[in-house]
Amino acid sequence: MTGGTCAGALLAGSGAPWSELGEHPFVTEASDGSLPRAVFDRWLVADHYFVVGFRRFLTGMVTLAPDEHAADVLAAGTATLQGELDLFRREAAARGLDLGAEPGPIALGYTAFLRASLQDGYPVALAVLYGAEKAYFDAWSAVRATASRDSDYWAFVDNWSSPAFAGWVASLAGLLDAVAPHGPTDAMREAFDRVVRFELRFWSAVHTGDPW
Ligand code: MP5
Repeated sequence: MTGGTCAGALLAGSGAPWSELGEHPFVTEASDGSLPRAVFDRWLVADHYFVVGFRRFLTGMVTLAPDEHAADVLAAGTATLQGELDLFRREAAARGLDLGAEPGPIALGYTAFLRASLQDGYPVALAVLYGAEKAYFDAWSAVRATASRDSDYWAFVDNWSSPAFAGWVASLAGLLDAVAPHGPTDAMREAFDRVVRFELRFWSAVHTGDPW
């Protein structure tokens, strides 16, 4: 395998589940404006919990970075999360949502998996990071294609489908290609596949509710 293909190999290897991300009812309903407000609110609370854990995961990745270029890229990513968390908190306050509500098992499990993947070393954790970010970029880009700019959700749509976010996702693909120029290891593929399945279950959990 030649250089520049590690990220592509992870995506290609995940097969059908990846294409399901953009076709999930949460994504299609957010796109056509039919997503019930209660479902969006449930997503907002669950995803805030995810992003809080994600920031700790990403901060851990900075400590694993094999060189200063990788550390620069990852540290820049942690900095942009403050604006994202501020957006979640502002919107939650405006909607009267309790961000301290107990997370459901999928939000809890996915976030714990992110942080546990740091123990598996930089290449595996990077495959996890890329999967989570690429999943959101693709899903929210699909929403952006048809969603109204006047939608209550537009700030969130824009957050994960902007040129800046596209650049971040591309720079993570670059880090993958640098660390695994001959393609992903089995452990990287396994971790990436798990991310895809968690992403699908996360959408379903917020779409239908995930009490326990
Ligand atoms: C992301 C997210 C993207 N916010 N939520 C899920 C379930 N998956 C991926 O992460 P970030 O930190 O918002 O860019």
